[in-house]
Amino acid sequence: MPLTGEYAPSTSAWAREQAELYERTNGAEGNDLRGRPIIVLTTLGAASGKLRKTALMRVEHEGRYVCVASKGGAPEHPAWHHNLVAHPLCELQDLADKRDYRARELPEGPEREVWWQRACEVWPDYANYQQKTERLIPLWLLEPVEGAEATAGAEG
Ligand code: F42
Repeated sequence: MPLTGEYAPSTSAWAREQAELYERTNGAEGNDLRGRPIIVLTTLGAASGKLRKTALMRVEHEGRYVCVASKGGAPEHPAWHHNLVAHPLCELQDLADKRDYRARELPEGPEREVWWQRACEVWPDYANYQQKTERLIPLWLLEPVEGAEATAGAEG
């Protein structure tokens, strides 16, 4: 069941513009960062209860995705991390395909290590971001919600 609610734009202009362009063009535009693919994650605000849309690097393997709460190596987690803690049901748009997912934070261990390698293959800077901060950068594994159909794109 797709998330419902009022959309509250990000206060980060570059990220807001990219997420909105991506969604408006069904992933045809704004779909990369320096040539690497991105996705748009929709979460439910932990405090506002509003819909938040966040452009993130696309880290995917066999229909599951990982969202890396790096925020460029900032000392604090991004707000969307707190949204997933409060509301693990989210939506992820990958080009024209938008689906419902349940997110779970990966604890330290072999599963997290595999996904961290996959993430760093997509975006090597993640390793630099982790060097920059004391916090362990959260990895959120998104697994498709059983029975949830993809929402057709704008033309669909
Ligand atoms: N950020 C990453 O962390 N990882 C990535 O892989 C990544 C890739 C990427 C690619 C393209 C691009 O354009 C941006 C990219 N970003 C990436 C940046 C990403 O889009 C976000 O801007 C960044 O992660 C920061 O996320 P944020 O959720 O902290 O957003 C800030 C800027 C923001 O919008 N803050 C709002 C505000 O008003 O200050 C609040 C947002 C929010 O969700 N608030 C919650 C609510 O209730 O509505 C409360 C949350 C809480 O703390 O309780």
